[in-house]
Amino acid sequence: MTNALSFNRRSTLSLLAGGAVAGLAGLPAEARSEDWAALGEDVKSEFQWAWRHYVERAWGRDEINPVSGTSRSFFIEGHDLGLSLVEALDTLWIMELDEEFQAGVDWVKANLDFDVDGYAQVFETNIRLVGGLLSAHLACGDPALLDKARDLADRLMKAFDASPHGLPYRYVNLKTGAVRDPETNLAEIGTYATEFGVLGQLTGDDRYYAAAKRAMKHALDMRSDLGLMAANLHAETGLFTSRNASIDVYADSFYEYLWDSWELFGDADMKRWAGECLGAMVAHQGKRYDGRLWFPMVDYETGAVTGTSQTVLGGYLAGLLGQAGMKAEGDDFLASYSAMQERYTIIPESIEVTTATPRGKRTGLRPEFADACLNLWQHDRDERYRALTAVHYRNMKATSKATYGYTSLADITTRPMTQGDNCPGYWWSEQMKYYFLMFAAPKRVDLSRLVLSTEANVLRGFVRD
Ligand code: IFL
Repeated sequence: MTNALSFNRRSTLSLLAGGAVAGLAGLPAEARSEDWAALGEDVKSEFQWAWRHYVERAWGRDEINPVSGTSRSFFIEGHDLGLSLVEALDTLWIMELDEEFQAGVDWVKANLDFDVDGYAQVFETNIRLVGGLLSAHLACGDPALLDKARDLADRLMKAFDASPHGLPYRYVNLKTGAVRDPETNLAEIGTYATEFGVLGQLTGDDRYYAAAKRAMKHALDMRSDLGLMAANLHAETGLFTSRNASIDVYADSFYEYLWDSWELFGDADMKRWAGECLGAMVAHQGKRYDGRLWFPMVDYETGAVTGTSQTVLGGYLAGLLGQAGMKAEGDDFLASYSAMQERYTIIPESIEVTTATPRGKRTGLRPEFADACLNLWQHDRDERYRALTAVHYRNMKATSKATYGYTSLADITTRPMTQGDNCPGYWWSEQMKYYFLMFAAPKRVDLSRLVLSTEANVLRGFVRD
């Protein structure tokens, strides 16, 4: 039965308690006696095992297909850029897998060349490769890694420069600087500030952060009276191309980077914008269906619901709300995903929120639930977040472990679940790092200072030996 309930920010807290407590209450008995250090060691040994298969079967390739033992390109077909390797570097370093880390750094220095005559997706290239190189540089201090990050960012900057509004095109030719695909979205124009800001700090060049912030401000200046933005816009006209406000894919990391820019750089504009945007989301997008809090798409000017799906990726918002001082709302939203985890073992890629049922069968080995748990756990170290994350980890092991690594799933409705044949690059950077940070208390990270990018690259918080 559908029971949508719109609420404003002030009425939220009184509505929240039920959902939040119901979802997180009752620490499972296993969690009370959990040997967290042993679980952390288990995560490390799974990571090392998967890494060995990547080295043997897909070294330097973008992604391993862990069922068949083959590999695939991610950015440019036929021209791999060592995606999984770069994504893995800071995780290897945190896990003190130093030989593996150094072998990866040596490969980057000897082989990674961005002078490629091919189109790369600007957003993905930034969060995965620029971010991966920067965090590896921050880990070990090797200046060659910073040089590579800067070279790549300079190529991506062409996508910003080509737009009259400073809104990056979706694709840029890494060699020629030619651009294509002006029809873009908030995530793809607004997920640069943390990587570009850190790059600016390390190189003394503030052009990068200025470009990132200008693109975000362009969209923020077009907010409606409700304080919402539509998720889609055009790099040439500078105008929105849809009416749908979304917290989800196509928008998600835009909001993360507002908050992260405040945390990393103390940028007060970004903090104000984060508070305003999150407040508008809670007031105008938060709806209840059968008592559960979801954030479906709404018309950005009227607030009318325009779509009732939510993806597993939307889970990041639970953590972000907690980071930005709306912990009760964050807990409440996390409880909706926890209920899905409990019911379906693996949270469906897309959820019909009116019935809390899956809208498809495949899933992409997604990290966002663990991401949210980490962000909320960092706030108050409540053991319930670790318990939920331990379930997430064990369910992944039970369903997604294949012969040569961990894989996406083709069908979560069969028993056993049907495996796909791909390990996305983010697996090496995201969930395995989240699990390890929460379970193992690694000595190379100061959790109180930790800031992760949307791809979980460490941008602050390393403790160098
Ligand atoms: O690349 C990942 C990153 O977290 C992101 N979007 C989706 C991916 C993981 O699901 O910003």
